[in-house]
Amino acid sequence: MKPSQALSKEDCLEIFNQLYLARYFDVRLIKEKKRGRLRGTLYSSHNQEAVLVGSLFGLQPTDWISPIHRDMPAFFMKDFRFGVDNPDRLGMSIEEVCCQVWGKVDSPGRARDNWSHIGSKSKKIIHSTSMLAGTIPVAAGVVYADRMQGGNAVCLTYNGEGSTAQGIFHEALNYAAVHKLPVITIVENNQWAYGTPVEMECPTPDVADRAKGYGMLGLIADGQDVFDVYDKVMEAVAHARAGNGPAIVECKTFRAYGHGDHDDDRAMKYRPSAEIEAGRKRDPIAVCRQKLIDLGYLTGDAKNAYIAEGKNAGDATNDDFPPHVVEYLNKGIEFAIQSPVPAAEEAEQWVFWNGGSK
Ligand SMILES: Cc1ncc(C[n+]2csc(CCOP(=O)(O)OP(=O)(O)O)c2C)c(N)n1
Ligand SMILES: [Mg+2]
Repeated sequence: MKPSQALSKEDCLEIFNQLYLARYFDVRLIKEKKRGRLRGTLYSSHNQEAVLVGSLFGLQPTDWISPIHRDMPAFFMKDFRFGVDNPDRLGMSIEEVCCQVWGKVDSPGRARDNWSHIGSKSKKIIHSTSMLAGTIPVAAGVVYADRMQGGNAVCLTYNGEGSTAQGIFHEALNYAAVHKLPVITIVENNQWAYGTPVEMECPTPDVADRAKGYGMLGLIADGQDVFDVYDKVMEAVAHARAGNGPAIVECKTFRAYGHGDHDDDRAMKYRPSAEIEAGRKRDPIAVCRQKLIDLGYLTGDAKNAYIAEGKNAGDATNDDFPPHVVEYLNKGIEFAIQSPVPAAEEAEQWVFWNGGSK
């Protein structure tokens, strides 16, 4: 039996809900920027939400994650399954994440940097860095330490397919394989690394093929189908937790827009429009909706309620999302807008030793 077949109706509906939350986060930030209420670059996860939701859903609170620029919703969606308002949940709050995006003092890094450049040891989120694939060796070290202390945590690292062309990607995988470390390398293969197509990054048709060379498990998931992602990641998690070592889970998907919003216009030129259309044809919300209808979990009017799929941020409205999703983001955004910027005197904090114990 596939792991997803053991999910309850409530779990399946919660997964659907989480897809909306991830999509709305994206849509809403784009709107906020267009309205002039937000500055900085946005790296959209539109059309890739099933990779985040499906991979996070089966984790335990003791597990670690390591998201990067394309995975912003992961920071607040970690442990969502255990209740958004559960104080013991080990994900960041939407207020913290919005403060990070708005560069305000209540962000985890007190506004020292923006976007995904945050982490939290207590919440088991490895700090994102700009160096592609650079978090994989860190993840290997974290779970190595956990094992030495008797733990059984796994770590999911998120990487674009562009990361796989980095030397450190291969060194880190080799190290994790030799030591049988429970590191699951998710490759969000969205076909493009900035303006470089995947065939210029990887000479094999599937990135997952790389796993063979390291003697590790390599799986391919349909990145548009949240349940397939869940199944493949849970297979890798079970394999790793049992002491069999690391895995690559390649999720085939497609980047909806530009690399960042500064690249949106260019990405309409360097990517043929037929390719964009084909890549966005299977919206993860639509794929999940159909599955829930087939299972009999969405019936009557609910089948066609809140049609967010297939719409760009400019076309989607609040009415396309469940009201509690809009409310959740409203709360985070209003908090961030009212949160102050840090005092200038704080600039030295965490940079120089200010006395006290070392
Ligand atoms: C080692 C390194 N080289 C170059 C860059 C600049 N850079 C940032 S993101 C990016 C493209 C990433 O593409 P991919 O890994 O496919 O992820 P995606 O953005 O598609 O999710 C590049 C080249 C970097 N951050 N790190
Ligand atoms: Mg990519």
